[in-house]
Amino acid sequence: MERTLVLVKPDGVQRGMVGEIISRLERRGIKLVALKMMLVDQALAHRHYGEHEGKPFFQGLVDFITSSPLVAMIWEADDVVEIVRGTMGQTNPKNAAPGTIRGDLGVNIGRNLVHGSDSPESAQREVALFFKEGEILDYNRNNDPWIT
Ligand code: RTP
Ligand code: MG
Repeated sequence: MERTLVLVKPDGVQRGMVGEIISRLERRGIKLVALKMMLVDQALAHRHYGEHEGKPFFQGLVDFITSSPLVAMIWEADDVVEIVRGTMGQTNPKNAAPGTIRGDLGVNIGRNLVHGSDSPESAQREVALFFKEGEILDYNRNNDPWIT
């Protein structure tokens, strides 16, 4: 089963949108298998956003993501990476469609509330960065036969 890493970034926590964001993901029918609140340190921020090292926005991105607690989650479903990216909307909220998290709630490209892995390969790498295997739970949901 495919997994993806989702972060409610510090702006989402500060603005009281953790529940709203989790609720939107739950309503897609995807399965929550890990969740924690944490402060990301510089080392984790650099590893997580390593692909952007050297870009002009990199230091600001690292400063932002380490500035205040975030909520990290793993969601599971067939094609969950694509499902979550669609629910999040485009990176820049001004281009994100209404009905998406960023399109409805986002302020600007640096304050876009959520992160979701951009491919199954990135997801595997990011899940391992943020969670130990024992923190990821395997369980059955009563409604699974209705949504799979
Ligand atoms: P994320 O990784 O946070 O889920 O966002 P994403 O895939 O939609 O976008 P990505 O290209 O990976 O960029 C990571 C984050 O960097 C910030 N950014 N700022 N000022 C800029 O031009 C710029 N470009 C990207 C955004 O906050 C984006 O979420
Ligand atoms: Mg990205």
